[in-house]
Amino acid sequence: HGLTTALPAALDRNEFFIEYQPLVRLGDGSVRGAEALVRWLHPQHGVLGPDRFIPLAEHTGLIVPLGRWVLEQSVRQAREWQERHADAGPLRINVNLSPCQLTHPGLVADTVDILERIGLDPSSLCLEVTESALIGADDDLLKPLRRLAEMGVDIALDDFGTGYSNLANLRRLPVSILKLDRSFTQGMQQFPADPVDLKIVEGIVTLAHSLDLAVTVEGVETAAQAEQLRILGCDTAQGWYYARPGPPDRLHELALVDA
Ligand code: G
Ligand code: G
Ligand code: MN
Ligand code: NA
Repeated sequence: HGLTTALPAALDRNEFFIEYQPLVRLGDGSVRGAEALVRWLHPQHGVLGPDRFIPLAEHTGLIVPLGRWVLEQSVRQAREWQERHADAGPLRINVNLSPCQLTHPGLVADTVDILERIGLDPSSLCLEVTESALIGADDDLLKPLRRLAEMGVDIALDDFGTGYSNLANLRRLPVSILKLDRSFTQGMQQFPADPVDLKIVEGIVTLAHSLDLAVTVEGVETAAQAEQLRILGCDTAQGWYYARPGPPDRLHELALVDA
């Protein structure tokens, strides 16, 4: 609980920072953007990952101001990337939303305010929401996401396939991207991959595309995984094979190499 009580001061003291992990188009290997992943540089414990403090921030409500800070920093960063790489096509930013942020009444207004103030097109922002956060979601919970989607913000269903995936439920949700959980990618470490794993991913991709959803795969660690996922029709990939989460300038380097 020492971490819990230190959280509010940590935000004031600017102890949080963001690493960015590139998202790559499987078709041609070009950089499409990056996911923002928050870290805490704790004065005693060093760098703490989000699994150490996001649950505490959710429990205390600090996740709302922290999430707003992450969104603002990330949108600023995307804007900077776009200015420096006008030729590479607009680099996009993915930001994770916790369930508490979804139920907070300021979500839409805060997001609009940040995008307008910084001057980033809504279509350059993707908000990631976990499947479990939306399970059994009623219309009140979906309304703010729907508003954001209507403005052009992409909504991605994160960790897809780990929850009680009610596939029929997908039609109701204002999502445009499925992020296939890392566990599916792990099944493709051999070449050729396990035939059952191939069939499952193939089925998900077919269903997603027939519903006009794009598919992003997480946890790609080898060229063999990337190739098989590309053949299966996945659109975008993320993982250590391309890059680990890192400082924002690393994306400049990657995008420049591809341009
Ligand atoms: O790479 P990493 O260990 O940082 O990510 C661990 C988890 O933390 C991921 O599932 C990711 O969704 C979550 N996470 C990372 N940054 C944020 C954030 O800014 N807000 C929320 N709510 N979750 C985040
Ligand atoms: O939002 P999400 O839970 O998907 O956050 C991504 C998490 O997965 C982060 O903890 C990130 O560090 C981790 N990660 C990203 N790429 C890879 C990868 O290629 N392999 C593994 N094992 N983990 C990864
Ligand atoms: Mn995510
Ligand atoms: Na995930």
